[in-house]
Parts: sequence; C-alpha cells; structure tokens
Amino acid sequence: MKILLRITLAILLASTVASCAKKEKIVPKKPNILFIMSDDHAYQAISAYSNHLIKTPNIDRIANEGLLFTNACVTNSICAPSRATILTGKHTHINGKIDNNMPFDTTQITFPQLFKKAGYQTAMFGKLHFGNKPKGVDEFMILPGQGHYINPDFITPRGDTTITGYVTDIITDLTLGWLKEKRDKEKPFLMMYLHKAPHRPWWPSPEKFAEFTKKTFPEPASLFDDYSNRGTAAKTAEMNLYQHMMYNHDSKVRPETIQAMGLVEPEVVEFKNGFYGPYGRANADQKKQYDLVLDEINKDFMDHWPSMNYEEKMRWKFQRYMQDYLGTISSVDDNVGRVLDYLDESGLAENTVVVYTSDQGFYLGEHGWFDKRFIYDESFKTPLLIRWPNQIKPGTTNDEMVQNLDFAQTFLDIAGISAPGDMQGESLLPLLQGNSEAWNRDAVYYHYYEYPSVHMVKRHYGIVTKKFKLVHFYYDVDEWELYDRVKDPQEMNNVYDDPEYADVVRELHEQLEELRIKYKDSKELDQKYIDLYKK
Ligand code: SGN
Ligand code: CA
Repeated sequence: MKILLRITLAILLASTVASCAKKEKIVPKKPNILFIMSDDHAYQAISAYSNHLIKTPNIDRIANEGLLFTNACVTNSICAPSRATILTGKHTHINGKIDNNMPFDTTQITFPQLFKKAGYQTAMFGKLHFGNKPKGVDEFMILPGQGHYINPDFITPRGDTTITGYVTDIITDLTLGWLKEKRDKEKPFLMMYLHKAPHRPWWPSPEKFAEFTKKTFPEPASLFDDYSNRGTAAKTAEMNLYQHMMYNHDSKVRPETIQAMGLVEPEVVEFKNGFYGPYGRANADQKKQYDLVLDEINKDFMDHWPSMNYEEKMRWKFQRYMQDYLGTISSVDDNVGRVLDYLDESGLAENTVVVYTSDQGFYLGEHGWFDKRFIYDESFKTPLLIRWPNQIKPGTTNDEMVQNLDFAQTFLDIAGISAPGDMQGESLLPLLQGNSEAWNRDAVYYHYYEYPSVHMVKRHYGIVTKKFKLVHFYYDVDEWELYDRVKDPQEMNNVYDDPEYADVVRELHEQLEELRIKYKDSKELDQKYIDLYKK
C-alpha cells in the first residue's frame, strides 16, 4: 500500500513539475520591437500608399503582413521636434524641443530608458538629430547632426569614427551586426534603426543615381500652384522648386557649369555659397562613379536650360528632384528587405513588432514645394506601417487619426511596461488588435514654431479632424484658414470666410480651444516660445 502511495505521489509530483515547465514555456515571451524610421520619407513615395512614383516591395511587406495607417500624422512637422515627441510621448510645447535648435532638457524620461529598466536590451543606429546622446540605450552609433550620405561619421559610446561607404547600407550593416552578434539573446530587444535618407540633399548611392536619372516621374496636379485662395503663409514660404531649389546643392549641377552659364544661385537664407557637400566627401573611386552620371546631368543642363521657359524649368527641377529623392528611397527599401529577411532566417520575425515610419511627411512637388513644416497634408501626415504576427491581422488598413505622440505609449503597452501618467498620447494597441470601439479620438492638435528660419514657414497651430482642418497662422500675421478635407483633399481653397462653413468654423474654434487646454498649450506658452526664440 505504502509503495503504491509513494508511486502515486511520485507520479503526481512529476506531472506537476512537467506542467509547470510547460506553463513556463507557454508564457508569452516579451515581444521585440524593431522601430524603423527614415527622415523626410513622404507617404506618397511608398507603394503601399500609392505606387505612382516608386515601388517599395520591402516596406510594403510590413503592411501586407500587418497594418497600414492611412491617417497617421505628426504634432510638429520637423525633424528634432518629431523625435522629441516620439521619445517623450509629449507635444513639443511640453517637452520643450519646439524646433531643431531649441535645447532638449535631458532630465526628461524617454521611452527607451523605460525599456532598459524593464530588462530589454536597447540599441540605436543611424540618425537621431537631437543635439544629445541617446539615453537608455545599451549600444548606439549615431550620425552627428544631419549626418553625411557618403563616408559618414558616427558618434559612439567609445568615441567618434568614420565608416567608408553609403550611409543607408552602413546603418543597416550596423543594425544587422548588433542583431546577429552583439545582443544578449536571452533578453528581448528594442532596436531603433534610423535612416538619414531621404533627407535633403537627396544623394543616392552611385548605382541608384545611375538607375534613377534614366527615369521620368508623373507630376502632381498642383505643381504650378499660384497659392491663390490661400493665406500669406503659403505665398511667402521659401520652398518652391522653381524659386528656391539650388542648382548645385539640390539639382547637382556643378559649380563650374553654373558659373560658366552666368547663373546665380537663388538667394536662400541657408546657403550663401553653393557647395557640393556629399560629393566633397567622396574618395577618388566614389567620385569616378558619380562623375559618370554628373557629366550627363551637366550636359543636359547646359544644352537645354538656357532655352527653357518657366514651365519647362519647373519640370526639369521636379524630375531631377524626384530622381534623386526616390533613388535614396530605393536604397532604404532594399535595406529594409535585408533586415526583414534576417528576421525570417533567424526565427525572430514571429515575436518581433516591426514599425516603419518617418519623422514627418514631405512635399514631392505638391503646391510646387519641397520640404515640410506645414499642417497641410503632405507634411502633416506621415507613413505608419506595423507588423506583429498573430496579433495584427495581415493586410489591414486603419484610417483613425493617430499621431507620433502615441508611439511611446504604444510600445510600452506592447511590452507590458507601464507608461508615466504625464505622457500625452494614447496606446494604439486596441487598433492593432482590431478593437476600434476602444478608440474614440476625433481630432488631433498640431503646432509648428520654427520661424523666421530656413524655408520661412510661418508659425501656426491647428486642429485636424477626418473632415476639416482649422489653422491659425500667427507671429507676424493673424490669419485663419479652414479646409474641407473631403471636398478639397488637395487643400487649394481656404473656406474660412465662406458663410456656408460658419457653423463648422464656430464648432472647430471651440474644439481647438478644448484641445489647447487638454494638451496644456496656451497664449502664454506661445509668447514664451517667441521670447525664447528671439534670444
Ligand atoms: C536642412 C535642410 C533644409 C531642411 C532642414 C531641416 N537643408 O537645413 O532643407 O528643412 O535641414 O530638416 S540641407 O542643408 O539639408 O539641404 S530636418 O529634417 O532636420 O528638420
Ligand atoms: Ca526630417
């Protein structure tokens, strides 16, 4: 009998141990997060959004196997402020990084610090453009400031270094190197893989330069916009392809060619002396490859430019711009493909959330513009594609108004880490899991500050709903604009004074005031930032 009891007990014990071990195994592992962000990547240049300009099969994979947000936007459409919002989960008037130059108070909590504290391995490679070293990352190699396309310098915890090659390939090599060889494979990871491309001056790799200069791209309908029916801000901005693009810096016409033709570069605040930044950094071999293409561009320019009329010149600049901009994106897409392939090969794909976004959108000739800054759609909206196997239904789209403000809380939620109460966004987790009823935001708040400065886009704040956009331009003007996003998706007509919209205007003014209160923005803060800016 005793023996029987012992045997039964032993069996019971063994099965409990086994079930515990089993349980431990089925406890879901913390998901890894791969955050991919490029710099100035317009959603118009991702084929998951529209394939009229370029095919980006690798970036598209993230949406095909996950979710595409069609109404994702930023709180302040410029580089460092967007990054500060992403890192802190706060609007720029709260985190203080209102423009590219304002210092960032590094005592603020950024989300990678919380990941590290929670036991994640954290790493960052590429362009941070923040004026500070990242906090909360175990390993980083970041470009100083805007960084360089060719033979880029890097800031690392061990000192500065320069790596020969093309920046997009190098950032990817560093990312893959860490994933494959350097990380602690027992821990979940947060990887921030941050591209410099396709930022101005849009320098493709030599191969893409040769490939893309042979292509011709369709023009946007508003390429020849005359800014009628808009306020002063659109008319005075300095980002018109014809007027403000530089022959040398942007279109890659050689300084000698410009001089020989008796041309003068447009007077742009930033560049008094045209320069040839990326080319100047190239070594003899690299120059040789670029020269083959540069010779053709210069010959074409010399042969045709003098006899062109205004429209033809605009078109020439547009094509040159697209060839280079899209050439840099093609490299980003190839490299994203390398990383996705590695996730597949290593078995990491299953438990890794992959996010692709940009720090803001960009004008690709819409309204005759390049650059960003405005609340108007092409710069206000930003690409956002997220893949998370077994959690996100493949091939879904979502048109909710989500913002870069929401990223920190979303990632923390995914990782089961609690978010500080003063973050101002909302976790997108319910939307990722297809639970739209749990989401009830109907409007977002936007505030842009960097003025007067390069591109001269006036200060403005506004409210955006799926149907309307109400904007206040201030500082040296006091102008309101209203756009009907459904009837006028290209935002060509300011209907603020149209009596038909009187009720809409009244309601949106109220809603805007509520949002300003909700997010703790105010007239006093507007003035504080004007005074600080002047110092
Ligand atoms: C540089 C660019 C501008 C751009 C700002 C801000 N000139 O000054 O065109 O608007 O950066 O960009 S260039 O020297 O790069 O050609 S941001 O992405 O950093 O906000
Ligand atoms: Ca940017």
